[in-house]
Amino acid sequence: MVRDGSRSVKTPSDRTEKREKTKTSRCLPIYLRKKKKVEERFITMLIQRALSRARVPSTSRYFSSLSSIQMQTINLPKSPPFSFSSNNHGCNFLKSKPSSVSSPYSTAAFSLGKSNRKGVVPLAALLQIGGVQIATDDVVKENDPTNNVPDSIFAKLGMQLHRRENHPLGILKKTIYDYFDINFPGKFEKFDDLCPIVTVKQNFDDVLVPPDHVSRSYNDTYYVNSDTVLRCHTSAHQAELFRNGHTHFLVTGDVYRRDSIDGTHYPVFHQMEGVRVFSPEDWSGSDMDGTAYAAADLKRSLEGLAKHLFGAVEMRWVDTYFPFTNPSYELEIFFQGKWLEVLGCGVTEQAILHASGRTDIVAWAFGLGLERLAMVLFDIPDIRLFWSSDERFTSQFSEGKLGVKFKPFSKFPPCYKDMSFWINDGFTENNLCEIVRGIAGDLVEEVTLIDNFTNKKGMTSHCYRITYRSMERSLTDDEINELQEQVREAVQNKLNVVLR
Ligand code: FA5
Ligand code: MG
Repeated sequence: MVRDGSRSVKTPSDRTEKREKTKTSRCLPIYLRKKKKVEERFITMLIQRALSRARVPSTSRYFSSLSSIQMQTINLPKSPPFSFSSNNHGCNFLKSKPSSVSSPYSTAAFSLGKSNRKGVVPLAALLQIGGVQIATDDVVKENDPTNNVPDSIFAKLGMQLHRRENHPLGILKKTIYDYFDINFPGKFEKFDDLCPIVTVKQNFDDVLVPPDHVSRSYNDTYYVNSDTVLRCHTSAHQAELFRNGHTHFLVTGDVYRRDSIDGTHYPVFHQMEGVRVFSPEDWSGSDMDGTAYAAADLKRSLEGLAKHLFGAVEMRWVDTYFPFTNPSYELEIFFQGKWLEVLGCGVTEQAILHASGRTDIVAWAFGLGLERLAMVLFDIPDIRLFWSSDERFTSQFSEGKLGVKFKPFSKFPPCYKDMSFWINDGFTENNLCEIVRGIAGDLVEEVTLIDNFTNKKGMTSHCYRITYRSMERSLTDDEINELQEQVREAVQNKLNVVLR
């Protein structure tokens, strides 16, 4: 099958298959259950979630679910580049400490501190993002059952790849800015330094994600504590920006999701949110109501963006569901022989606007995956490459050079290791992937379920194939064997499964 960790390279049958798969993967991580003391409120919340999981409205693990597809091929010249600007908003979560950074373009500043608890990767002990200082212990709390952020994820906080001018994501961000500046001169405000640590209210409640929605689970989202998360989408900033009166804006940032492992999914990736507000005078001269007017403008604007980025590209619209928009759509682009989902969008639910004190307006919104678009644009075959500091990768990209195609410096051989075990009720693929990623880091290319059966006693066995491959060098047998041994031990100890 074409794999889709719930949202990318998908066919309708894949989606059905994934749906079946995710039904079984909505349990809480076992390590949470093993922690001794859990606040009563928290237990109640977990029980409510577990009970309500059967009623989850979305068929994919995050926000969207498929309904129908319209095909379309775009073949028009690209528009010329243009200049851009950026804004800064602080982080309004946790105990925000005053920042020493005054520049509105503050890049995250690192001060390297103690090595992490496992003594493997030196972690930044203190970060500054969006003008706020964040210490390791603010985000990674090993003995707190309400926290599931591992060191490997904390290590990515503050990297802000989208703010690096010569990085493919920075080049792409600027090109999208150019498109909006050319077509809506002076209209769209840009935010690319908003803090990724947000409240549960911002991430979910403010955008109408139902209390029992699967995306809220500890299996899918990184929780700093029961009220605070690493944002899992840039939509987390919508409501606040509406409240503050913004009507045209682009929000770019790193987002975090517990997920499966393959070439188009990574637990940290980058999104750009776009929002445009219309007032009654905008649609009164047309023969459409506000919603139809906004939907038409949205599709036109995004098709224009696709033309600006790619010139000719085969793409299709897919009707879908998001809690925060209606109607809702996804845009897919044909890439490397498969349909790749690159963005979700729709007409903003009135309840979001009303809650922000805006009653007579209509808005459209989109959230696009920067890595997905950059993979198509620069021919980057694997999402891990975006994190590479290998000069053979980084030196291939420079500001303003959009058409450059990535030249793989070498294709190193993969090494496959299979692992079978009897699963338990709490087993989820995301927990497995996090363990594998925590040990093997970016040396793991893919984790795939290759066998699944239940015996007469009702015990279920899973066999996973782990593909190890470095993007930068050949791996030795000894190195892989040692990693695999560590993975087996950790899987057995942390997931309480029985290896076969
Ligand atoms: C959202 O995140 C919605 N907030 C988008 C949206 C905004 C809809 C505003 C309507 C209005 P979704 O989960 O589909 O939707 O993610 C959006 C895009 O992020 C996807 O289309 C894909 O391009 C990218 N994406 C999602 N998961 C990953 C991942 N694990 N790795 C890389 N890119 C991803
Ligand atoms: Mg999606």
